[in-house]
Amino acid sequence: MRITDAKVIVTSPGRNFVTLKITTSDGVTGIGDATLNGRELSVASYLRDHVCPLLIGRDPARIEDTWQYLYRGAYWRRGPVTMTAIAAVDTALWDIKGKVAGLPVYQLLGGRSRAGVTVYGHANGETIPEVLDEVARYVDLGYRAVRVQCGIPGLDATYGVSRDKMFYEPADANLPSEATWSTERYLRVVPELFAAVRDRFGYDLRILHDIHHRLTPIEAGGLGSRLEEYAPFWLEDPVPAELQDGFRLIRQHTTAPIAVGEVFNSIWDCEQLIREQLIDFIRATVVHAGGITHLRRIFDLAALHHVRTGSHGATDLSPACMSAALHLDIAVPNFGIQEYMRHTEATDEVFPHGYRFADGYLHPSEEPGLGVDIDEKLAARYPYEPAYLPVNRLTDGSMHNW
Ligand code: CS2
Ligand code: MG
Repeated sequence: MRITDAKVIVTSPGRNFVTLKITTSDGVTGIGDATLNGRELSVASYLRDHVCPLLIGRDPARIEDTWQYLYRGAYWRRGPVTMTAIAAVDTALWDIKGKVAGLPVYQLLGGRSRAGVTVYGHANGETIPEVLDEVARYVDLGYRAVRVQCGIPGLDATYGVSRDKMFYEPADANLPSEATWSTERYLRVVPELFAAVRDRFGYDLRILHDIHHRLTPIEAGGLGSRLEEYAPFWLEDPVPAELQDGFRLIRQHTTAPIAVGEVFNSIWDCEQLIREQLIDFIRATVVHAGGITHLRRIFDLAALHHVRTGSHGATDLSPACMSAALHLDIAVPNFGIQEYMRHTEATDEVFPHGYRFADGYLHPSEEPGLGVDIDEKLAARYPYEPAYLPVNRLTDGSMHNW
């Protein structure tokens, strides 16, 4: 069997998605997510112009060899565009392997290690009472874990808070919108938010929070120590993670569990964080971290160092990524939790999939392969629309991390 076609599909059913579809000489097809939010067309071009031509005629069964060929063979290693493109190929090849074997991919990864994949939802609101109502909505839906994000008085907009609630979408403009940030104001609100959530929902619910790269290590350590009494399940991306030594400083000041890695694209981005046990959860995911093959490698390194998984699962990761993530989540020994931001109906229609939510768990599809497809006709009805993530400035106008 040989690869006879590799096609890049760009579609925007409410938001942009890039998908790679590989077809074999036996007519088996596989798909992989290649979406890099705000930089979608760069991956589409990398695939179309530089990767698809190399795939034609290759044996689709040779997943590891193809991964190494694309990684080592590019000469220029790593980076989000390259690794997202490699991920798309890798994911599509796993999909094909599963279909050829007649097995869901998780069976090829060693089989089930648990009954279901515990997921968390993203409860948000302008005010604390609004967030509490959203948490209640998730609890009613059966969620066992909820991430809480609240507006900051005096700031127009902040990460994680939106009008659309259930379908939080940060890429909101055709040129980046500008938000204002104040660490002082933020640090006043978060402990109040945690206190209010614990007061209303008690301690059985797992509570998470995303700091979205906004603090310095010492600020993060201080916040973590103030939140310890509310037993956070994790604090996410407390600081930008280029400086991995900075996490030692956070560790010296708090036992609040730390989750990092949604912007990581290779094992080398988290090797020190994992080896020195500076984090508790690794948030890398299939689409941005080199596919199932490479993410499995990251998860195995993490398992050796008491680090659990907590993969990114925002709306900008397509159902093709979510499907693949769930096959890994159900199989690996050190699974922690999976983010699950629901997609809109339009997105779900373009990507018919077999995973389902029940009782706070997501369950991977039992169909052979990954159990996800793309409806190409429908996809063609939604042309690409430029959309960017916001940028952030301090109150004096200096650029800050968004
Ligand atoms: C986020 C994302 O879900 C998360 O944890 O941090 O919303 C992130 O901002 C987007 O995926 C960026 O594309
Ligand atoms: Mg995040």
